[in-house]
Amino acid sequence: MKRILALALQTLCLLTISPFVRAQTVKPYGPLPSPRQIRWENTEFYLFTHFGPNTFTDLEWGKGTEKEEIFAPSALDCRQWCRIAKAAGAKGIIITAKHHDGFCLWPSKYSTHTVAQSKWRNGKGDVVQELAAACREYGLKLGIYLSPWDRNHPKYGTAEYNDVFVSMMKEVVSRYGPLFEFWWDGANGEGPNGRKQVYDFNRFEKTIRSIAPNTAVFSDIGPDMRWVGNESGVAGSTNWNLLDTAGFKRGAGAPPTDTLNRGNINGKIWIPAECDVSIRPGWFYHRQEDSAVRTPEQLFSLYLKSVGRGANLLLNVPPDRRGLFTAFDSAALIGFRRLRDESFRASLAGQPGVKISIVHSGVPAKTILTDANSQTFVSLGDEYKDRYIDIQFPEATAMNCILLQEPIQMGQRIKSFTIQLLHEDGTIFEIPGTTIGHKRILTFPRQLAKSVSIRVTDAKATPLVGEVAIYLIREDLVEKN
Ligand code: FUL
Repeated sequence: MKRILALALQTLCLLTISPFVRAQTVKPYGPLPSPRQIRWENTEFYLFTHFGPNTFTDLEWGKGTEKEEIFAPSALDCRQWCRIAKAAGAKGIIITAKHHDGFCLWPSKYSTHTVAQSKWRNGKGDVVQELAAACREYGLKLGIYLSPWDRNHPKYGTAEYNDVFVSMMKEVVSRYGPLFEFWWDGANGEGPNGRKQVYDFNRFEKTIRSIAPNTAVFSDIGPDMRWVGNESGVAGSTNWNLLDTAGFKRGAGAPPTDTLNRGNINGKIWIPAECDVSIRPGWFYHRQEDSAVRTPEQLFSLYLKSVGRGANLLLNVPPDRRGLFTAFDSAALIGFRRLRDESFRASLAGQPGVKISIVHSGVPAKTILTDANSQTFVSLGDEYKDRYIDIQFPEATAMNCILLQEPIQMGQRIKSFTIQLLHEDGTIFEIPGTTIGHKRILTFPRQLAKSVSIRVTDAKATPLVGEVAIYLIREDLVEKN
């Protein structure tokens, strides 16, 4: 009911601001995102942090037999993580509260393999608590990764372990919530007794929905977000927010990775992609990887291939044995932020003197398309093949990057589009594209253009465009799309 009211209100707003929309009755089309998913898509970029016994043993997958006292950060400071995350422009942090080795970074009542059994802070420490407090202080959102696979828990491999997992979820939600995201890893290996667990995901899903209805839940196939099919941070250049999950499971039974990468054009459920990738080769800290931290330019390239392809970027930054982000990671993150700031400071399309209209409809569209709000939109109408967004510059202008957004609350509609840049001598430079979704960023070799036209060449329903921005970014940051 609330959702219907919100939509009605939104439509009313659009009617008042867009004369072109008034002429049309635009209804939402196909599977739609929930408000929880819209909030999540707007979060765009946030950090992942892998921390635990592996940090001290140099492993990526702990065995679950590590002694608790191995967890001994010498100078843990979650405020330092948050300060750097904030400076990097990340909107939140997701922490591995429990990885496959089963060690809990909070003093769980449901395990004897936790910070409480370690000597760190005399067994009185709680990493998740410290991070939750630091996130609040710095205005960051908190998310929790909880591995269902547990190589330590004595109940793993029995039905009772599902009770343990449910209890742990309740424990972390009630102690550290609200959480913006909950992360279920699909990995499912053997536990200490050599048995694999049959995860009761139906129950996990019901539990999380009832205790944290505003928390977006990630797994290979949702319910809210899907895995992008690789750990290199790259979404498909065609990327549908839709997925068919019937008959598929998490982990080994998940859809093929290329399906996860691109989504299903006619998928029945709205499940957008999240790109999880590490700033280093490994997920956990390894000293020998200090020299292999991705550069700001490489991170910018990942940003274009994740956020710029309508997915979210979950960038892992692992604290070291002190319990701090290293200077290498921090410098890369700040450099990455600087590149985004410099690149996307001011859209050339919003400059005074630039005219934006929908050709053959006579509608001025500049305010709506440059208001930094993708929820307000213009419609190209059902005759969209004869119409286009026309951007006229007062003089030839250098550009090499165009950003487009669809108002996703109305469904994902556009199947393909073409952007044409008109040079002063009348020649045209053409940029073809497929999906847009929440955000699409296209880069191309620098052009000096008098005008830009954006044509939708194919759509599932009346195409709607929420935002257009044009930039001149550093030439070496330009990617092939
Ligand atoms: C995988 C895990 O096995 C890795 O250790 C890491 O946590 C990654 C994000 O997910 O499934």
